[in-house]
Amino acid sequence: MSTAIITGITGQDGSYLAELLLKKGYQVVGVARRSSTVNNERIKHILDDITVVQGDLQDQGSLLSLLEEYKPSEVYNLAAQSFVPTSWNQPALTGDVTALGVTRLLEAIRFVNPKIRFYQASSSEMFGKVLEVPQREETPFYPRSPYGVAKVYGHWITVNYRESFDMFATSGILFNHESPRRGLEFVTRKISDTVACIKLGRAKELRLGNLEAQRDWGFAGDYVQAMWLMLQQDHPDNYVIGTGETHAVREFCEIAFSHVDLDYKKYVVQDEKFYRPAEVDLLISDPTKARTALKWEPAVSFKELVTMMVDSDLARHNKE
Ligand code: NAP
Ligand code: F7E
Repeated sequence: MSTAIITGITGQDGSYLAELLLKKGYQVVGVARRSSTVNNERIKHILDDITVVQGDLQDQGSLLSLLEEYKPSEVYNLAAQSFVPTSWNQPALTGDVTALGVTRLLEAIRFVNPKIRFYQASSSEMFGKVLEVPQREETPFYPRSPYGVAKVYGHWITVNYRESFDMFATSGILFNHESPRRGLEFVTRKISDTVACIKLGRAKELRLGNLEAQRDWGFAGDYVQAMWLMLQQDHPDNYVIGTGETHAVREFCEIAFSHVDLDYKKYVVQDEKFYRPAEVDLLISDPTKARTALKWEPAVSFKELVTMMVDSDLARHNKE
């Protein structure tokens, strides 16, 4: 039985990837940082099937000892300070976790067993103020937030360890992917959750920032399949993963509200508080390489994603 270690197991992607690897017969070890309250909401249904160990990307020793103890054949580095607005308030922490944390993990792998296959969760935020439309593996980076800058570092240190030490270090450049398990502060989940609250009479309005920002949004469950496929290839590489479609925040609102027979124009209020110091306006992927080399295709459409999220939040609020 192969063992896979997932950092960021308590996050959105960690939970979907753990489910996928369990189905494929892996022993799954999830790394979670210590907190004063239990944070297992997204993985509580699989807790009996996985091993959760304490570890932190800010602590080199914890990474070394968990690799020594569990002897994985694959490591998926999904842990990060991943919320873009927070990266302006906590830029040094974002750099330490999201950038230097990658080096700490790669160093641990190099010392313990350089044959371990490594996946780095890189991001379309690296393209930022885009220099080419659509964006592909060769598109130059122009990050627009401390988060994006940290991810560029994480990407290049992954490439550098591949080239310097001949390690199987792969970088997946993933465009936005969402789900009912998305954190509540991200725009898609903020919309789906507030739409459910408005429909049930528990909220009156939805305050948002830039409605014209465009993203290439897919379903997280589809994207973790691409992560696994990347580590099954003969050679490490970089891959862009996205749908190849882009939609505005306004369009997400339109579909989400109309799904519950409401008109978004009556409820959405634009609020400067949610504008960013520097915006990423138009992200759209060219996933040709993933389609041809990995044979990967997203299964869930944009409309299915929006309605899945609204339905899930409605069901959750109804239950409460
Ligand atoms: P997420 O839900 O925010 O999860 C992030 C995970 O990282 C959480 O488990 C968090 O733990 C953990 N973490 C934070 N700081 C840590 C530290 N110092 N040490 C160990 N763990 C730490 O993010 P996600 O959406 O699943 O995304 C997974 C990865 O893909 C992230 O690296 C993200 O930057 C990247 N990415 C995401 C997208 C997307 O659209 N979702 C697109 C491209 C790239 P707590 O639960 O304790 O906070
Ligand atoms: O913003 C606009 C906002 O916070 C999307 C992370 O997973 O994907 C995610 O980063 C857009 C932005 O995600 C609100 O200005 C409008 O243009 O949902 P978001 P993100 O910044 O794209 C990338 C690929 C990652 O790697 C990141 O880890 O929506 N927007 N009004 C708003 N955004 C938020 N959060 N809240 C609003 O009220």
